[in-house]
Amino acid sequence: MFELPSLPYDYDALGKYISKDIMYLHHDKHHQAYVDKLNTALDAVPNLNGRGLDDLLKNLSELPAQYKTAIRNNGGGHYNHSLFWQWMTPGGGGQPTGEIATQINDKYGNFQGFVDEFTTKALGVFGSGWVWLQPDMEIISTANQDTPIMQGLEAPLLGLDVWEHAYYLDYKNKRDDYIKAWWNVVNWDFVASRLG
Ligand code: MN3
Repeated sequence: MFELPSLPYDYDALGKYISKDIMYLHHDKHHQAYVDKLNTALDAVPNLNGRGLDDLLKNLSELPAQYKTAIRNNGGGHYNHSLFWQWMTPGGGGQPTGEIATQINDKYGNFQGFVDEFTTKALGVFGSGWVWLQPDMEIISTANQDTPIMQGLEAPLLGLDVWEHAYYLDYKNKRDDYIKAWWNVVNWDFVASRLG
């Protein structure tokens, strides 16, 4: 059985950038629903008992057709959101330092070049999805709750949820304002820790 991880900070910790109401709804309702529906789907397939989340998501094609979509959507939702809470932190933002900064600057010229490219990609996601910084410094997007490891890619260093449920209460339809605010809470220490 998969479980909802606790938020690593209080619901109101991200202050003016992402409200307590959004954090509560997003974590306690949306993420909880992914966990519950994932568990329901897995309950129906006894031979998947004990399989780890990464293992399931990397091998979707082997899953029974009847449950594949539920495991893809809800397993992806659980995977993505479990990381997303950690990619934010009160007092975050600013610029990364060390190896991650070097690699970003090598690829995008400077930090602003990276922010611009990532933001453009995030604004370009049609409907619901995510934007990712991959360990090879490529920026990619996925639809719905798809996640890079489903596509045979490495686990992302950083990801941004651009589903409307992530910002609508605070920013209505203004995804660009949400993205601009989000840069102020990015947890670069956690991003750097994933570079390995
Ligand atoms: Mn979400």
